[in-house]
Amino acid sequence: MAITNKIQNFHMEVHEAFLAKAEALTPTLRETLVRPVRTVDLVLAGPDCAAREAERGFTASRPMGRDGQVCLDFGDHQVGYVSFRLTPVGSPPDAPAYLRLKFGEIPYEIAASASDYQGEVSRAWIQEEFLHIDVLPAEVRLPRRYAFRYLEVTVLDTSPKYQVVISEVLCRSVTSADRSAVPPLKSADPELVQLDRVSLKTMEDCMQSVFEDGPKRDRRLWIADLRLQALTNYVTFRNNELVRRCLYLFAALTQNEGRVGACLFLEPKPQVDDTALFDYSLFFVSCLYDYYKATGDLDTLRELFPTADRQIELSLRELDERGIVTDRDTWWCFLDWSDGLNKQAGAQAILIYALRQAEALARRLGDEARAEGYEAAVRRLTQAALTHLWDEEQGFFVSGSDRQVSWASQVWFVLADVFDRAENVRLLHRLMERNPGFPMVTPYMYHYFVEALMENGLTGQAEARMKGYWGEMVRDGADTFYELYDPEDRYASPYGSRIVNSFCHAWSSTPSYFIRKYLAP
Ligand code: RAM
Repeated sequence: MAITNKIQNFHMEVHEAFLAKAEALTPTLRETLVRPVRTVDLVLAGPDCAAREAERGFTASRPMGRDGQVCLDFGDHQVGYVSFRLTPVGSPPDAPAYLRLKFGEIPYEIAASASDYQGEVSRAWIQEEFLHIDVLPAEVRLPRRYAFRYLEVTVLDTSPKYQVVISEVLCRSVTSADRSAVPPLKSADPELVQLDRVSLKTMEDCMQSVFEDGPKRDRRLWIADLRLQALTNYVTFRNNELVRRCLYLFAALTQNEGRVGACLFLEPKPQVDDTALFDYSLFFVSCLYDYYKATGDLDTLRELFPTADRQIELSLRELDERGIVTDRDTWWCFLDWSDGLNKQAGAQAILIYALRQAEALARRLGDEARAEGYEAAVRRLTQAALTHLWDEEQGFFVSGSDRQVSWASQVWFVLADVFDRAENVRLLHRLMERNPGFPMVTPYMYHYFVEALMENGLTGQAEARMKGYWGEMVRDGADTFYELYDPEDRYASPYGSRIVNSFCHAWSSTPSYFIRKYLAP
């Protein structure tokens, strides 16, 4: 599956003053030079592939001719620009050197064959290059930025008369994150220490000129991803100016009628995509709410509040005569990547959730009339949900004409606080006991589940779930947390093949947020 829906007659609306503010907040990237630490052999480990040390350290390869190969391990996940030296050995080179380079965030990407890829998202995301080097010796500088830990170099050919040696392999790693800004962790629990470490690394590698979703794919600013990155950022890197830049970018570059788009591209210049998602537009409200809570920056709130208000207004247009968000085809609202998930109930809950935040912001700005309007909408939407979506017999919220019961719908209604805490707790227990189907498949949706547990006082359960899910990824060898993870199916991918999954995806870095906000504040 790929998100292919476009809004009709799309055009971009530009707010120049906001754009100028966002551009003025463009961060300077910090650079670190990183060299490979060892060479590895890829081996099958259970259903997957692992990298086993071949030789410690790496200075230069042995001379390699046709089919010669070396796999380098940089020791940890990198986001950056790679260069190396290629030196001929033997007779004067009588043909170009022809190389294949594969970059992998995890060993699986190196072992998998790109030519087998049949998925829907572009194969151009597969980090594989074929290079002809005509003049040797050569200093090769690759123009693209890669996200990787492993680099496999295969010599497809030289000639029978000469071979090549690869040396001086270097990655110029880049990030806008400042490690020294991260407060020390107030916990010595080894599992929490490990989860925090991997979360921070994930954040760091996604913090570039904006909060990218994933530095391998899609390398852009998605608003729901931003929301979780920003929450984690407030308790870790504390780069609030980067959040402010992203907020101004979304407010500066909107779709028709001032709708906040699902994502923005940054190059060659900032531009909103033509994808709209119901929940994603509403997360502008949540991002602004969280930002104000974290910073108390009233000027930004005042300036950006109309954009938040507009998202509520556009969403309220989607209600049917009962006061329920109209259900549509699959990609009108995201929620999660689980197959066949119906979005109606989740969308209704997220609208209530955002309305409550908008109400708090309006009150902060002294706009009582607007706040009361939001409050009335909360009452109406809650009543409608309890009448039409709550199934008393099952004890669950149902979604869509097939009355689907999913994890996502229950979790979002708990977060929307349509019940009191005691009832929320009962619903969460019922959900965990009965496991009704349509489970969560992304750390993104899993985040909201853990948040629902934390917010309703089920801290022990929340911690156990967090350690179970993210901890399992670490046990599977994750250096950074993945875009999606299903412990039952390690090959899961919504894109037709795991080779294009992103293995450093910022929406999965929230263990640091949970640990630092709830467990070891
Ligand atoms: C994928 C990416 C991105 C997410 C969207 C909805 O393309 O993982 O991070 O926000 O889906």
